Amino acid sequence: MNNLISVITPAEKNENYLNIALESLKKQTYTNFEVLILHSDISALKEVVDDVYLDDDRYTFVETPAEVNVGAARNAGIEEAKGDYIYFLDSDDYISENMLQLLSDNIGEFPMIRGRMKSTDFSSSSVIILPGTNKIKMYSNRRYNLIRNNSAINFLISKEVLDRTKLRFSEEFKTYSDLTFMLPLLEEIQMVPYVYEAIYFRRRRNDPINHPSLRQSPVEQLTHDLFGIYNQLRTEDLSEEAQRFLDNKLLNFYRKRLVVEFKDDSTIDQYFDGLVESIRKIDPERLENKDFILKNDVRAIKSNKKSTFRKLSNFHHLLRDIKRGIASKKGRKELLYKRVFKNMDFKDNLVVFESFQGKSYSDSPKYIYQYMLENKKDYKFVWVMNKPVNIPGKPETVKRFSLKYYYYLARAKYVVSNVRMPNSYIKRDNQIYLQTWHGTPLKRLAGDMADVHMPGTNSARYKRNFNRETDKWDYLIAPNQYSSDIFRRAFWFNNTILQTGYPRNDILTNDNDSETIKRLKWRLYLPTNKKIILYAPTWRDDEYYKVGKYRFDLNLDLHRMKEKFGDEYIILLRMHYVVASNIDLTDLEGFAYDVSSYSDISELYLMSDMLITDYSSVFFDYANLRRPILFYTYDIEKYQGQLRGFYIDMEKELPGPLLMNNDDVIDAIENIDSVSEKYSDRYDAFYERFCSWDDGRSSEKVVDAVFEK
Ligand code: C2G
Repeated sequence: MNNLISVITPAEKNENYLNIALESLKKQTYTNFEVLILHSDISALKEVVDDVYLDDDRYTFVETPAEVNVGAARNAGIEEAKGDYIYFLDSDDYISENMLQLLSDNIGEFPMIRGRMKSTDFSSSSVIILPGTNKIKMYSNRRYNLIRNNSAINFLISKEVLDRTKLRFSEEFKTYSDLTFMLPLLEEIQMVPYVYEAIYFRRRRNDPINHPSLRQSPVEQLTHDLFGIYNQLRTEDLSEEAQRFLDNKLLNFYRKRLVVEFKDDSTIDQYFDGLVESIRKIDPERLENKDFILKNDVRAIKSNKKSTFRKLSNFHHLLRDIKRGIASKKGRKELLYKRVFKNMDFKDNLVVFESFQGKSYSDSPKYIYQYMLENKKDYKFVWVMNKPVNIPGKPETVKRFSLKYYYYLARAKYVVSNVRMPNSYIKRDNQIYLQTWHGTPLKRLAGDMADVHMPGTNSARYKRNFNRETDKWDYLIAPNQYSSDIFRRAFWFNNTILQTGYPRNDILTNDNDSETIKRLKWRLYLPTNKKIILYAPTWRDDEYYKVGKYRFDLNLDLHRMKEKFGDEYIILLRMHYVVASNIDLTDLEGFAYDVSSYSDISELYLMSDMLITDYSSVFFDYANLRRPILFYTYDIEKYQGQLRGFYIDMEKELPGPLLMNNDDVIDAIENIDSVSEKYSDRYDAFYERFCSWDDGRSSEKVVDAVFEK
């Protein structure tokens, strides 16, 4: 066929990827198409669209009223369409270049045909072309499976059917509105071919907090819309397949989304009446092969017995918790935590401290604790420590995820941590959670990250979990104004920011004297007659052994450094706490020391005469000492470009040089005085911007703000 195809592309709130969608159209081997791009502000949209599309009259921009739903935008597109066929392409997706060709080659006399869907990540836009087997599958009785994803995209639809039936999208509902179009259409059309090789790439939304897709809308909205649409569509006139499709959609939504809400049984009031109305329409046959929990729920809903339902729902949640709990040792502890410990009274003066997930006695929690130990005698302390460590004041220590850990987590009035708590941590009402965080951000954080490249996680889940965590924080410490501003935005944080500087840096102001430094060196058996270089790089999101265990390849030529500087310097190698690689120190005895397991990096800063780092936040703290800092950034292009992105311009704002290879490093160390001289103005500005809140009294200020007298 060589009929005109009208591609309808709503672009509202989704402008960023439009050029990629359009490029995938430009590359189509089938060229007889027009594109209708819908947006409420066409002149602004034209600013971001590549010129080629503005100059090509196949591309038409249609202005829609602001705040219309996507269905209404598509309806506007249908009205304008001149084609014999309609095809919906969303502006953040893209299609394989043979898409329109394959669909039109195979549609024949059928009024509708569908291609295949593939999910892809936000950052990628690679197109796969499958070998030409031209495989087709016919959908008839099971054609409703083609809209299990609740979507009208990727169908080529005869315009004649739409003209004849006058079918349009409902403009009343924000989410699920595609069902109001697709379900009646599939009632009309009994047989739909499906082409395996025509691939539609649908981007997974990576930011459910700031930029949610419709599917990521709040559950209230989804419930309102799905139930409303169900009530409108679900009539006895529908085919058996359509009725089954709708009933199952409602039951699945109930089981997967609403039941979760009912963990807090006060939400039942909000939804119950709506549930009764819709669930009564469900054909009883649908429940035959379902479990007894669902059957009992449905029975109580159908007979409109809210208090029975509430009791049942609470009981079912208990059963589910028990079932999940008894499956594993950790589950059993979490069950006790959730169902028993959490209901006990608070121990009012108890504080639980944790630093880097129980890996060390360190960072700001350590310094807050030390201050409290001396100045807050009425408090009791528990430290989460995975390995036995001597801690001054001999507090009780518990292993992370031990029974006692859960016990204290539930009963402590105060929780202090410098990283995220596990997702299973439930913040009790009136419990106070002080989050100290662990560094001034250079690398983009949480909500500011475009894509997340860590193993075992996808961007949307990462951000959703992160947002749930930051919602639990009552207080957050900011080391400087710059961090304070970033934290507010990137952590979606509305509670109290303590603009106090970092407690962990108090020591850099208060103990920066030769006696203390000598004592610290003795403790590590380090020579006191040589200067110390500290090498403290960060981790790489994409280099790992398994989840949470990262690899680090040391790119410093230590042998060469030893030869060159061995008489004057020693070097301390400090890997990031998530790095699991061992460093080979053969033949480097007396020159290189692995201090990765030393608990407190602040003490290492004090001992060292110069820092080499990369993209780690360590340099923001180290600058308090005003000692030289070198940046060994051999992989800056990959790190900045693909992995994280930075908040500051590394080239222009850092207090030291960027070094790309070992020659550069050696040269900079050799000429460290002139390097320092060269960077001295920048160092001053940097110090002013990032270190001026650190006055040696941060711990005191934090404790005064958070803890009662
Ligand atoms: N750290 C360390 N040793 C290293 C690197 C870091 O002990 N070799 C400690 C420092 O206290 C540092 C903190 O861990 O400030 C955070 O490390 P970063 O390298 O900055 O990386 P990350 O853990 O990803 O945190 O806002 C800060 C960011 O979240 C960065």
